[in-house]
Amino acid sequence: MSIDIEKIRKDFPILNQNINDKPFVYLDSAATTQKPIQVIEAMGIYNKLSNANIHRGAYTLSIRATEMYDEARKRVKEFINAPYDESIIFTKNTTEALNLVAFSYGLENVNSGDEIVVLISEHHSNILPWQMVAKKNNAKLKFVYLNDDYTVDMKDFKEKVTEKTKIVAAAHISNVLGTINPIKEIIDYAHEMNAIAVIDGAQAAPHTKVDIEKLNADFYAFSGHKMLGPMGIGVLYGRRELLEKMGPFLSGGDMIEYVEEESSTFAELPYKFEAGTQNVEAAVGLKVAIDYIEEIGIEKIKNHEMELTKYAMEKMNEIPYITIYGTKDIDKKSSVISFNIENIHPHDVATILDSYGVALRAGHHCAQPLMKYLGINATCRVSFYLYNTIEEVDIFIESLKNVRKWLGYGS
Ligand code: 7TS
Repeated sequence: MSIDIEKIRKDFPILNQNINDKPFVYLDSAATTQKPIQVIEAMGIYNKLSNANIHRGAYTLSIRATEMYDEARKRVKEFINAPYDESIIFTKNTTEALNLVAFSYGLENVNSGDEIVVLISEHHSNILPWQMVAKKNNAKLKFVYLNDDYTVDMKDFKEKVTEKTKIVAAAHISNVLGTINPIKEIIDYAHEMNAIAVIDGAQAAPHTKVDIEKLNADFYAFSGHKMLGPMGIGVLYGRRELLEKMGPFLSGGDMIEYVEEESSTFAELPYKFEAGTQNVEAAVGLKVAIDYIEEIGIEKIKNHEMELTKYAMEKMNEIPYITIYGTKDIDKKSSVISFNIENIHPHDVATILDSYGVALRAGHHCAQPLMKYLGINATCRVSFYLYNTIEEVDIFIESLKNVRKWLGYGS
């Protein structure tokens, strides 16, 4: 059974408008996804009827808001099949989640002469925090490179991870290449070498079933806004034994047990890591986003996206002046396609496509080390989600064929 695309389209009013007098074609879901009306309305109703600060008041509304926040945490736990509610920390986004691990775990556990291993294809938010730890603690940051087909070179990986490695940081799915990395193998090997595995799931959690119990990751991070939820809420799953030993990342209100003039003790998990007033309305929105995804079924969503990706790749491969950066093996790929048009700057492509109502990304996608490794400055990138259609792929391809004509090339 495929998804009911007509019904889905009705849930996303933002997609049913014209942009530049053309039907809007949104192909930038890897940057952020659009929200269904159910998510927008749930946040509206929360604000209309239930808004209060959590964990503070003894009054009904505060208790209700607290319950809604806790319910969202439970929903996230179920969604990724994590073992405990307390292992789910709400953060602002993936970036904050990864920084939390770097500051609270990395700075305390990585020592002089130790090593941290990351993939060259990582987003900056899974590189810069480790650069910081390596610099502060005099550790070495090592990069794992790619095979010719843009997949992770696992031979290089196994050479780079040694008994000196304390942390392996890797994305489950690359936001530029769209490669689904062999994440279970990466995690298992990290453990074999007594390192911990920090997984950036920003591009995976929205598109594929994440099963924490099976993956056995030590930390797993993702963002609500890339999975139909609002901006301003992210998730860090952490292995309980590690989280319990770690000190807080941010300190202040709500994360304490007792505070005296000179010292303090901290709250239990997960509150130790949730300092200050939390984004409750975003948590409520994230819960409804998960409900929405699960009601359709993540496998069905994935199949739909892959149908679009396969079709788009076939059409793009027919155009001789297009280079695609990513594996051709559709089984190793998610719904992200990075590409360049010969002799044309990606920003020009994006600007021209915008005039056709097509929104795509151009730039380095916060992955400058990868760009340098590939010997390019930037790419164009399209990314699909459950609300995209085959007709939209056709509009994209037709617009793409016009780019060179616009700029004075014969074809
Ligand atoms: N990790 C990956 C793999 C990502 O794709 C992104 C965002 C992040 C981390 C950071 O997420 P944030 O929610 O903290 O910002 N990626 C993109 C992108 O590809 N285009 O815009 C944002």
